[in-house]
Amino acid sequence: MSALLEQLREALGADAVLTEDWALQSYGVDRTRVWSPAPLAVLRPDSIEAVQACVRLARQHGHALVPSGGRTGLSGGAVATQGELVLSLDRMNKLLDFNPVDQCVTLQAGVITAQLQAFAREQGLCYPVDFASAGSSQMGGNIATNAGGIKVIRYGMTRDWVRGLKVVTGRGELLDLNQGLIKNNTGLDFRHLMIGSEGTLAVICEATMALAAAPADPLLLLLGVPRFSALMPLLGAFKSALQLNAFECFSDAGLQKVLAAQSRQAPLSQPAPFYALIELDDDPSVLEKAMAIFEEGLDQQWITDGVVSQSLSQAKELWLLRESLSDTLAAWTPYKNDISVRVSRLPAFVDEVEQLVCARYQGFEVVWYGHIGDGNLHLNILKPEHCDQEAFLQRCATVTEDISALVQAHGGSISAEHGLGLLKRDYLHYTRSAQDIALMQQVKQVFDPDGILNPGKMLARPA
Ligand code: 2HG
Ligand code: ZN
Repeated sequence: MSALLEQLREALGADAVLTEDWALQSYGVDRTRVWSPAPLAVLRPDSIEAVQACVRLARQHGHALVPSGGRTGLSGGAVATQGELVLSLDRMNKLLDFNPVDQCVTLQAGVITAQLQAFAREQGLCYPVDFASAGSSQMGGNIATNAGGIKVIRYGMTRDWVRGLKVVTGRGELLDLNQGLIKNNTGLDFRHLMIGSEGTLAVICEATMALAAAPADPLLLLLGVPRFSALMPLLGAFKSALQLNAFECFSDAGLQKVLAAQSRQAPLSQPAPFYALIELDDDPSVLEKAMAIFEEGLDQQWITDGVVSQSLSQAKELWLLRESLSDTLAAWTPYKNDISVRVSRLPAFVDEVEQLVCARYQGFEVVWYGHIGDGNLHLNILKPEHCDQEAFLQRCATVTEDISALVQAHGGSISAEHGLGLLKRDYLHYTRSAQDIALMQQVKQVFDPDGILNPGKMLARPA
C-alpha cells in the first residue's frame, strides 16, 4: 500500500495525495450518510495527464478508484467505504473556452454548476439544468449521473446539453468524444454511454456544454390541490395551453416542516393536502391564460386556492419552499426513494404506494414531493424521534423491494434521477431486463477490464 501511495505522490506531487482523517471523512461520503467513509487516500489531480497517472497506477496495483465530484448524490455513487482511492476532480475547476457562435462552454469536470450558470448569465445566455444543490454539485458529477432537477419538463436532463466529453477510461486511454459537434452521425456515440455511467466506465475530465437563450422572467403559481389525482387534469390544462418551465408538487406535511424550519408564514390562507408549484414565462398573455386555467381549476375543484408571484423576489420565495424540502427533511434522516412512472399513471401508482406504506409504517410520517410534470416522485419516510437509526433503516429496506415491485408493475423506473450507486444497485432488475444487465456488465468490461473504476457501484461486482 505504501508503495502505491509513494508512486502516487511522485506522479501527482505530495500535496495532491491526502491521507489525513478529515480528508478521508469528508471526501469518502455523499449526502446519503448511510455508509461509513473509509478510503485509503484522496487524490486531487490537476490535469488530464495526472488523472491518467492515477488510473495507470491504480491499474498496476489493482486498486479501486472512486471518481468524486461535489458529493451531493443521494444514492451512494461516490462513497468510498472499502479502502478505495477517491479521485477528486475539485482542482480541475476552470472554464476553458467559450464560443458565442457555437453557444458552447468547454470546462473542466470540477466546475460547480452555479459557476457555469453564472458564466452563462454574464454572456446573456443560460445553463438551464437546475436543482437545489447547484451551489456545490460539480459538472463532472452531473454528467456522470445525468442529473435532472426542476426544469426538466422544459429543458431536459444534463444529457441534452453535453456536446462533447474528454474522458479517461479504466484502461487509462484518453477519449475525445464528439468534439462539440451538433451533428455527428459516425457510428456509436460513446459520449452518451459515459453520461449516467456513474464513474464506472471512465473518469470525466472535461466537457463541452451547450447553453440556451436567456429565459424570460419567471411567473410562479402556487396552487392548493385537494387530492393527488386532481394534479392530472390541472397539468393537462396547463400543458395544452402554455409552455411550462416547471410543474412540481409537494405535500402539506413537507410544506409545514419547511415553514417551521424557516419561521415563515403559510403561503396560502387555507392549507391543502398537496400543492402544485408551476413556473411559466412572465408575459401578459401567459398570465391571462394562466388565470383562465386557475378559474377553471376552482370550478372543477382541481384546486382550492392559489397565489401568483407579483415580483421576482416573490417568485424566488415560492421556489425556496420547494427547494428547501430535501435539506429540511435531512434532520429526520429519512428513508428516500426516487422513482418515476409515466405521468398519466402517477395517481394509481401513488395510491398503491400509500396503501403499502400505511400498512407497513403505521405512525411513520410520509412526505411526498417531486417533479410531477416528469412523472418523478421523491418519497421520504421520516424517522420517528424514538427510533434507532439502524433499526429504522432495516425496517425501511424491506419496503424498497415492495415499492420496486409496484414500480415494475406500472412500467416505471426504480431511479428517476438520483442514479443507482449502492442504494439502488440490487433493485436494478425491477426496471432493466436480465439481458440489459448482462450487456451493461460486458460494456463495463470493455472500458474497465480490471474493474478498478467505482467497483460495486451501479452494477454488482462480477461473482
Ligand atoms: C429534489 O428534487 C432532489 O429536491 C432531492 O432531487 C430529493 O432529497 C430528495 O428526496
Ligand atoms: Zn428531484
